Amino acid sequence: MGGASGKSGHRVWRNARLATMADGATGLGIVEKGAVAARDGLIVYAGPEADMPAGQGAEIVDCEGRWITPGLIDCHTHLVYAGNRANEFEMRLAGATYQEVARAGGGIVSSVKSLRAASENELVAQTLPRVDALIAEGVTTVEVKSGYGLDADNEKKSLRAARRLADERPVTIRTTCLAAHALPPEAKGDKDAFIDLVADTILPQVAAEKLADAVDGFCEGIAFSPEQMARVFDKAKSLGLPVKLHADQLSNLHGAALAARYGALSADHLEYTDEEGAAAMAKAGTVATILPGAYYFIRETKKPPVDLFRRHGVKMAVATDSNPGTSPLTSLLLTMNMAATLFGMTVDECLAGVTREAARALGLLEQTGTLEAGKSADLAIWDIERPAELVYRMGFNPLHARIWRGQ
Ligand code: DI6
Ligand code: FE
Repeated sequence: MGGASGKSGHRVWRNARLATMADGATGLGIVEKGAVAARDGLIVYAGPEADMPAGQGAEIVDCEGRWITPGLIDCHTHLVYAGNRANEFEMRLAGATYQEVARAGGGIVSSVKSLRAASENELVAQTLPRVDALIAEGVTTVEVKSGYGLDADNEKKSLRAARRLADERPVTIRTTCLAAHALPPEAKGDKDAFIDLVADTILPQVAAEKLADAVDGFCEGIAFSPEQMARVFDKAKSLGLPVKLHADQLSNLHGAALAARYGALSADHLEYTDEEGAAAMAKAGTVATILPGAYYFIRETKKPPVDLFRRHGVKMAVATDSNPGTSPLTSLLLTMNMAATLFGMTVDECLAGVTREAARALGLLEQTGTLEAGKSADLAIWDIERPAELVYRMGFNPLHARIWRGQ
C-alpha cells in the first residue's frame, strides 16, 4: 500500500504506555515504556521499547507518552436497520405501555416493516453513520446481526448490507444471522412453522451464500422457546456455523445452559441467569456478553449476576447491543461506564470486555483483541493519563488515533 507507511508496511509506535490486555498477564498487561511494531498489517512486536528488535526502514511514530490499547471490539450489535423508533420512545415517556405501543404498530415489527421497504443501498447508507460513531471511539471490529428481515430475502439483504460496511470503512465486520429474533406478521402466530422456515430455508440459503459467521436467536417468552432454539442450533451446527444466544434477558428460561450445551461462543444479556447457567457456561467456555444499554433503556431492575460469573470463572464481554428498540447506543466508551456504574464491573473487566473477551465472544481471539505478536495491528491510541479514564468519563472521547490492520 505504501504511502504513509514505511518500507513493506513496517511501522513502529514508540514512547507509549501499553495496555496489552494479553491473556494470562496480570491486570491490563501494562508496559510503561512500550512500543508496538507492525509489518504488513500484523503486530510483530509489543512490549518494552528497550527490548524491541531493531527494524530496518520502519516509519517511526512518537506517541509522546500516550496510551495504546487494542482497537475496541463491539461484539453484539443490531446495527443494520432502517428508520428509528423515537416515536415509541416518546409514547413510552408519555405513559404508554409496551402493549399499547405494539398495538399502535410499534415494536420489532415496525423495524421489520421499515427494513423490508428499504433497499440494500439504503440500508448501507443509513447504517454508516452508526459505524462511524463506533469508529470515532477507536472501534476496529464490529459484529452485526440481521433479525429485522425475518424472511429469506430480507435476512440476506441485511447480511449483505452488513458485509458491505467493510467495503465502505476500514473496519472488520462479523455477521450473525438472527432470523429467529421475532415472529413476522405473515406467520400469523405460528412459531413452530416459522422456526421450520428458519431451519429449512433461511439458514441453508444464508450458509450457501456464506453471508453469516454465526447464528443467534432470541430465547424468551415473547420470542422463541428453548426447544425451538435447539432446533435452530441443530441446523446451524450441521451447516458448520457457531452459535450465540440472547438468553435470560427478561425471564429465566435457562437459555444460558442451553447455549452452553451447544458450545456457544457467547450467551448475551443474562439478567435472569442462575448459578446452574453460570456453571454450565464456565464449563463450556461460553462468554457472558453484558449489555447495559438495553438494561438502562428499558429500565430493567434485575442485574446480570456478575458475581456468579466471576466466581465460576466465566469470561465477560461488554457490548452496545445497538438497536432501535431497546438500546439506541453507539458509544462503547459510555457502555463501559454503564457496565461499571450499573453492574459494578471493574475497570479491568470493562476494558477486557471490549477487547480480549469481545474477541473471544466472536471466535476471533487468535486474530485480534490484544497487543501481541501475530495478531492484526488494530490499535487505539488515547490522550489519557490512566486507563480508568476510558471507563470513568461520560460523553467524552479521548481518542488520539486509530489503527486498523496497520493503517
Ligand atoms: N433483545 C432486545 O433487547 C432486542 N432484541 C433482542 O433480542 C430488541 C430489539 C428491538 O426492539 O428492535
Ligand atoms: Fe441484542
